[in-house]
Amino acid sequence: MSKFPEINRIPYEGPQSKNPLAFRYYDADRVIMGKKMSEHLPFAMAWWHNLGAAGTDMFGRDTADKSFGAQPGTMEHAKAKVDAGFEFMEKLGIKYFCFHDVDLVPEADDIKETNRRLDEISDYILEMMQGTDIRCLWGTANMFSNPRFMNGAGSTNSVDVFAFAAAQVKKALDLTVKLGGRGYVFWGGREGYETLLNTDMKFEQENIAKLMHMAVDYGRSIGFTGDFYIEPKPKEPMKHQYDFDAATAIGFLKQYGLDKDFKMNIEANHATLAGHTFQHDLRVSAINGMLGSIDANQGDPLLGWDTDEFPFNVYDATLCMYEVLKSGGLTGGFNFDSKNRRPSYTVEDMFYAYILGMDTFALGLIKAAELIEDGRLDQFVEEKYASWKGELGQKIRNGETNLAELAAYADEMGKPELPGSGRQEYLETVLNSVLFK
Ligand code: XLS
Ligand code: CA
Ligand code: CA
Repeated sequence: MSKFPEINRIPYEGPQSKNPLAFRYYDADRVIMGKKMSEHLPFAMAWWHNLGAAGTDMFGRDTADKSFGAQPGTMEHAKAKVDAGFEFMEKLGIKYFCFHDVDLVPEADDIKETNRRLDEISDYILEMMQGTDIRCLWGTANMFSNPRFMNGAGSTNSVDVFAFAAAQVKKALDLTVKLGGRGYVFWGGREGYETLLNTDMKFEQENIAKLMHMAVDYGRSIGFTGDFYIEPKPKEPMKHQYDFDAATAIGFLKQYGLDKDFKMNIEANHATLAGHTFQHDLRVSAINGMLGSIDANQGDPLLGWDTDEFPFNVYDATLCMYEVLKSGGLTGGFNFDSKNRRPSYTVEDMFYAYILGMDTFALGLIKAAELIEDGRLDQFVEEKYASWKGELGQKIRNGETNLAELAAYADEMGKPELPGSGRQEYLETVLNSVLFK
């Protein structure tokens, strides 16, 4: 039985459309720079927000009804969520989903029973996948909600909690492989600290690396060929999280020999919490060959926490897609780790939110391709560094000179000319002229 009987498949109607249940920019088969939009933009539904989050915040309870006709906390409800999720994805033309273990089933007191429930629900999901091209984008284990993880999972002080976390990772990897997942995420929600007065930082970081190495070994042994991802976030829930931002996480991966198996899953709202732009963390990942996947959302600078809003900022989406196109595309996808605002509590709002997010990234893709085709930004950057093309620049780049030689060169020169103008305001005009032409 349909969970959304009043909603039809969402059509593409073009920018002039005023139909709230239609796409204005996301046209799955439209070809941009030689690839279909649907291939550039492997969108994913986040199981936890879309099928789970119902508006509860620090000050008030649920506003939305996500029971989907079943009693929450039961396996019947877990199955109703599967039904709702697949209908939702099919109506929007979304091909992927992302999940935590405990988004799929209610957690039992005993891990053996939780795992039995996970087997049952994943069989049911597999059945639903038949005859569709819907697959898992990435799976993960929730190692932050249960009180056992108050001091972390890989970084916990309790060896038993560490073993329990390992068991959850093992099961979540089994599920990811079973559901055809492209990736596996570690988000270090409680891998950090509240105070250094009670924390052995080195010991904790070494143990996180141990857990990740075990995950790689196990994943590869069961045929997982996808990427592992770290999803950086500087804080929240902990005061300080070890995977602070892309640069920190990449340094960690290199230090512990995990950089061949791991890439980054960059969430927009986490990058801005770290004091960066979204584009910054994408660029840092890309130049290190580690731009794997994206959690597509946005924060609110006036609130300053992890608000997980559906993305509507076309500047950010354009600059994101600019980085993605320049880096040759993602091995992962675009997961809407986003939730409706609490007063947007109806079924229509669930669809409007995904239409907004998908259209924003589609428009970002169109505009990023136009920026690249326009060529003025690339040309400016090329010219900005032109002095390095000469003999001296080449000698420095090739490691064929030294300080003494450069000092002699400087003596002869007297003083350098000022470097060329950065032309930021002009380049921002170029960006606007492409966005609003
Ligand atoms: C929380 C994170 C989380 C990860 C997956 O802030 O965004 O949802 O994406 O555990
Ligand atoms: Ca988040
Ligand atoms: Ca996320």
